[in-house]
Amino acid sequence: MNKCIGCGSVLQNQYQDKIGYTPKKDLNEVKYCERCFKINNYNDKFITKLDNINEYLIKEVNKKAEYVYFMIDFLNINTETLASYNKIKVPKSLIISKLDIIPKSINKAKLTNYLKETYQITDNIYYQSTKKNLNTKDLISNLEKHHLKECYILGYANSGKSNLINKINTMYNENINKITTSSIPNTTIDFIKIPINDNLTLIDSPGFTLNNVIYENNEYDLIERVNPKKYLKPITYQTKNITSLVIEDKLRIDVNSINSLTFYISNELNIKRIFNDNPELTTLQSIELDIPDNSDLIIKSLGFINIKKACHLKIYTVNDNLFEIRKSLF
Ligand SMILES: Nc1nc2c(ncn2[C@@H]2O[C@H](COP(=O)(O)OP(=O)(O)OP(=O)(O)O)[C@@H](O)[C@H]2O)c(=O)[nH]1
Ligand SMILES: [Mg+2]
Repeated sequence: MNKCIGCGSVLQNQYQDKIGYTPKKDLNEVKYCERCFKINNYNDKFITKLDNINEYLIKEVNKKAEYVYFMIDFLNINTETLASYNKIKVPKSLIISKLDIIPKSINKAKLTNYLKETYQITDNIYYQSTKKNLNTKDLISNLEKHHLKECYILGYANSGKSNLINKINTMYNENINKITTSSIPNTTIDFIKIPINDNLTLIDSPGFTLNNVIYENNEYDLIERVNPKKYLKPITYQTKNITSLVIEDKLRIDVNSINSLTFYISNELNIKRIFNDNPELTTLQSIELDIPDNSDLIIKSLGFINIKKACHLKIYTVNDNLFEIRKSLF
């Protein structure tokens, strides 16, 4: 069975619209499937839906893995992503990836304590950035110290698993075949074994998918902008009576009190302030939430909003399953 070295899919030349397709006749001569070739050479965008992927990953890894690094980026810390982490029953550590985007004001030691308490995590938590090459080598030293031969790199789609493995591979080896990476979720299709040296193999994996996201599958532009490319600048809005905050054309939050809301979402997203007599987005479904003092309103797939004072919110939204409230991270 020949596999694409870019995404792990089984190569085939029969069905153009199925994963692993290549137009080449001899599969033994093919390294990358057509989809990977197009992502790598033309920056084409593809949405690939992987059915029941979360269950598949948990089952396979609990059966086979010696050790797991599980990656979640700062903006996707919530009960759904951490519940997936907690379903992994083999020895593991949590990696908060994309350290380069985490606002400088956030104290990592405090964040670690918060995560351990709030989400019942007993394992080590590391902070890592491939982009800035921060703490990458430490991850390998940790595996070597414990004489581990194989480590699965798991985590949410787009958390940076494949970029991390490519980075480590280039640190140890010359002329490597790169795994395909992209800003669109679910680039990696199946497990990919990457030998790093004689003693250690890393295994890339498809990303876990969130049950609810704010974007539609084909909204490539929005999907790209949801991911911060650089250090996140929190933006604070002071509200007076009857103020609404609108994110893109997806979400409207009505705040009817004096308050302070700080947005921890990609700075490439458009947030605007309007007033309540403006009917914008009020045709969307709406939900009402009671927010306790100093809480974070999590918007899954986007990030979160820190809200200083207890208040009642009315939210107009494209999806009413995006929200979670937690005690503030700060
Ligand atoms: N800011 C920042 N972005 C990163 C970092 N690592 C990866 N990214 C970006 O995150 C996106 C996803 O990267 P991938 O490595 O393809 O992520 P993945 O976890 O393998 O994604 P799937 O295969 O879809 O599950 C790309 O746009 C990367 O440029 C990082 O350290 N910092
Ligand atoms: Mg990947």
